[in-house]
Amino acid sequence: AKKELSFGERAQLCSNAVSRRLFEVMEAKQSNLVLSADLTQTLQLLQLVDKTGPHICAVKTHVDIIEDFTSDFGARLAELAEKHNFLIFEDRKFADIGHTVSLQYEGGLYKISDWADIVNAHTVPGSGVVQGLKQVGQPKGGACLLIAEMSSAGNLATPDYAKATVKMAEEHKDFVIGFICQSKLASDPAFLHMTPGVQLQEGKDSLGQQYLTPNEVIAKRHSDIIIVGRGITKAEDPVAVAKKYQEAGYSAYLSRLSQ
Ligand code: 5BU
Repeated sequence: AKKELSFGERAQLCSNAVSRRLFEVMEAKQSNLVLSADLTQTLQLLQLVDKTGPHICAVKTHVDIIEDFTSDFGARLAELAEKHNFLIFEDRKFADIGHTVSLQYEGGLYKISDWADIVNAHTVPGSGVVQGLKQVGQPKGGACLLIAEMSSAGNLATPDYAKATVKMAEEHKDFVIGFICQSKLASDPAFLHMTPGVQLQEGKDSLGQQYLTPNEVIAKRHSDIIIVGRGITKAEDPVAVAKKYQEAGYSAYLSRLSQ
């Protein structure tokens, strides 16, 4: 079997500055945890991010769920990202023709391209979605993940769809840095694999979400990053629990390195 490379070694293989930085942060902070900060009030969100900041390699947002959004949101989040050395990932799931997604990414109320290091896209529109995002994001130093698989029950992303998504990523390596997926899909060590639907116990919610454990996702399915929302946000002590997820994710990664 091929030797498993460390996050630090993989950073060196990245031609994209965003993925290089993320791998470096993961190695330096010993964290492959992304906090999905799905809170609807700015202050609560920023406070949670400030407190859990030392334990995460990136924060994932859904900016359109924030009820009291103001135009300084991105700058305030970026301040915390600088303070704690993590990246910002807006989970916008672009899914339209290139021209429309370029407007959605750059403009509107949220001006996502001004503050998000990473965004993501569904591949159902075809490669125009990537080209449209790239036009806006690349000059500003942004990068994109493609959604190859979903965590939700009954989703329509077939193995062939995931395969075609990997191909699209390989054709746009200057802007696409990896995948949202449920297990490792691509062999190029520069690609990041990020997995949502993670909690310390397997299970589901009442609306089709399905949870796997950090060990299952990282050690068995060889993804790189766990994305955790309610496992942390709904915990009584979110900081202590974030630390738990950090340790669970990173020790699963270390066990893979020594396999
Ligand atoms: P949870 O609270 O840990 O279930 O939140 C999971 C987050 O990941 C949430 O923000 C979703 O929008 C996001 N997500 C997901 O759960 N499953 C997917 O397949 C994709 C995104 Br793509």
